[in-house]
Amino acid sequence: MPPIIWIDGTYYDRATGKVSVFDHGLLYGDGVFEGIRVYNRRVFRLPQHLDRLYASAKGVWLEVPLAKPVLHRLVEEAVGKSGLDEAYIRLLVTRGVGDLGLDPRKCPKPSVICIVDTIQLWPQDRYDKGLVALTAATPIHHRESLSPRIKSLNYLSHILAKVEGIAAGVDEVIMLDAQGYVAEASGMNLFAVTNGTLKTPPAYAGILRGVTRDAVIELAREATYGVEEVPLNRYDLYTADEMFLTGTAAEVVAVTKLDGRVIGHGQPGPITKELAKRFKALAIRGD
Ligand code: PXG
Repeated sequence: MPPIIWIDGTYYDRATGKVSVFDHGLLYGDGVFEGIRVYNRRVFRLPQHLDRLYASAKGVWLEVPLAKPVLHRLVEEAVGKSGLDEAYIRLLVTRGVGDLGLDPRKCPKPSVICIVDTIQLWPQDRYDKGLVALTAATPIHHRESLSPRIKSLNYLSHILAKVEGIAAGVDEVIMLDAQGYVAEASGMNLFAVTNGTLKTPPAYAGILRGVTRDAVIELAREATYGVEEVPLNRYDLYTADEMFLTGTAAEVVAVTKLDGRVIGHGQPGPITKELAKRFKALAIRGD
């Protein structure tokens, strides 16, 4: 029965899948990860997720102890063993077991963990009505500190932002960067739609370059909408006709209220709905 857990060569279940308290992934958040979806027993955009995982690892001087094609096969094998048609995969590479000191040289062997389970982020009515969001006071990491392009095991600023949203009773939070530009949501990228053109912050500005974001950009261009990767202010969101978020877990979901202001007409807009539909079709097609 799910979840299926693979740790460094051995399969476990929920009760037996455990890591050492000396793993620097736990002690320091020293590691990287991916969240990946399975639709209809097919892993969605696995090569793109693996490319990002290996790039994240390189970004923190961590060598993944398996070659990319080997990890690719392993993920597919784990999904097969889970027996799940629809699943959520969490793939981690941690610095591994060391002693109680920061020095990663004390960790001779990185650990690879693959969990295959399920996830549901929002109930259906959030997709129908759109999310209520607020701008969090907690900014994302400065891009020259821990680059937001690295999907590292350090999610505390995003969690703190999420907690601000929970405390205020909203669904989701929008995070700014250290300069005050709009960056992303707690685990999703964001888009504003104005006069039929999509606008989203560029990856180089310091955001996670989402696999879903890239897929939605492709779909939008196919549908002949303009797409601009440009720095955005909150003003651009407040005055947008539509606003939506994208992520592996959430897929495409509208934001209809931000900081108490109604976005557009206060309902998921036509372009958001069109792209959500096209994304679903793409996910089922699996390319
Ligand atoms: N920004 C951040 C900070 C993320 O963590 C995305 C954007 C979207 O990227 P993808 O590749 O998924 O389109 C993420 C996604 C969750 C959850 O529970 C989300 C993510 C990681 C862990 C959990 O929503 N990452």
